[in-house]
Amino acid sequence: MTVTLAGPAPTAAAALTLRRGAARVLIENWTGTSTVPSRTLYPHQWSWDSAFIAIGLRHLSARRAQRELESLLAGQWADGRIPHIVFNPAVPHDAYFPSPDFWQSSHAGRSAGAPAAPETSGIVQPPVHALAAWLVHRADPAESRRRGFLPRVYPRLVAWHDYLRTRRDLAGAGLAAIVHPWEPGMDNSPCWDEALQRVDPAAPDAFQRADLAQGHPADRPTDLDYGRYVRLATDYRQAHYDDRTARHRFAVEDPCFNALLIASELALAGMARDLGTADAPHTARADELTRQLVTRLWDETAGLFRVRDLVTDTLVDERAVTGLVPLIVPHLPPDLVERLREALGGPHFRAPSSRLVPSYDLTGPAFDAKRYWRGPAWFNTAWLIQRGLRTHRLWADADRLRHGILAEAGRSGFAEYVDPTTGAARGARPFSWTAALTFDLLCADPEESTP
Ligand code: 9WN
Repeated sequence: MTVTLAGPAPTAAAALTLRRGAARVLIENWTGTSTVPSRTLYPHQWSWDSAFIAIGLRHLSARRAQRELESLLAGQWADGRIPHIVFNPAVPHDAYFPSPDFWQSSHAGRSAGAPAAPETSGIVQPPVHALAAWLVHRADPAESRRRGFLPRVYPRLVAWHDYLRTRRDLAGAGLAAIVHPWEPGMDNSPCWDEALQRVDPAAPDAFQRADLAQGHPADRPTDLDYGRYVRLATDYRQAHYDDRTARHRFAVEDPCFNALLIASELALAGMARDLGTADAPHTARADELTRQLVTRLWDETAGLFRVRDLVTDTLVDERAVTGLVPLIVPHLPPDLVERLREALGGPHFRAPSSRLVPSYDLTGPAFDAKRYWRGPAWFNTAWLIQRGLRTHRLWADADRLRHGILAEAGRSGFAEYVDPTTGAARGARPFSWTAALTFDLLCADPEESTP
């Protein structure tokens, strides 16, 4: 499935081959109700994956894209949370760890409102869903209206944002906090290292990883990381996933997570207008979130957004791609947009052999070109950043990144991520969101990204 794109922009023939390849991945990874991120490493439904996948699927079948999001929403809890995994009961328990018998959602999560079925995890992932639902609607408004898509999903997405604004505003300052390194979707980013030092890892014999049967150990988080992930999830489960009583040893405010909340709040405003209800509460929330994002997470000296550790109430001294994703926020002050643009082209993020954006500072002490979110370049973050560049009308930068994404997707066979120093494909292949976002870039109207 390797497609070579020689020039900066794909030729019509190369684009067609790439488009066909991407469509094939989406078709092969479709289970009948949703899409697995990868047939091997990730055999269930993941929350932010499904949102990115729906963004691509909408060009193939708007109806299937709606189903992708609605099957995820079938796992939503009564407190509003959208769990990070919705488990497929047909998949054997040992195919992925942690499996449903670890999370025990229908039992341990009952008081927090977990459904009796399907089984889910108890944590969340970044809120890109409302943005995805709005883009899915706009791809085929007639089909969306015929199926009553927006009236069905809008109240659920509002409940999801309400959960994040109330139960997850742990600092009381307006931003949503995350309580597990799997929640920002960037599992082993060096941004979490310091906070994780406070967590005693679970004993290695208390759990059995399934990822190493598929993934290369050099590409994956370490056993020590996993011990800490297990400890944090076990503590949360023992608190019945109740955010009012759980005491979190790991609690941080993440720029990418909150930037996506802002973009999605603006998508809710669009849906509200379409449905003839008030959009002002959503735009007011997006404005307030933007103010808090800048006040609490912008680092003027570094020229990018940082993660805030809520236990020490300090900014984490690491540069990572999460700090660049807020480019998707439309009402960011122009001088911040310019600093982020400079950071993208500067020594910390301009990768020598990949045209994507590395997940972590190329010059940083923890940089590791192969290990997951400690350096490798991912396609979803590049897609978000190119969308952000377009939002701020930085067309040339956006086009460059778009062409880079297409070239790397083709060259890598729709890899999960690439080594930014050699360009080598790493992780699962083919990976669904890489295919979906490639498909989107080949089909979407670029003007769609402007607010
Ligand atoms: C844990 C599915 C998910 C992505 C995350 C990515 C990875 C899981 C794992 O895979 O995380 O949720 O097992 O490593 O980090 O972003 O959603 O593709």
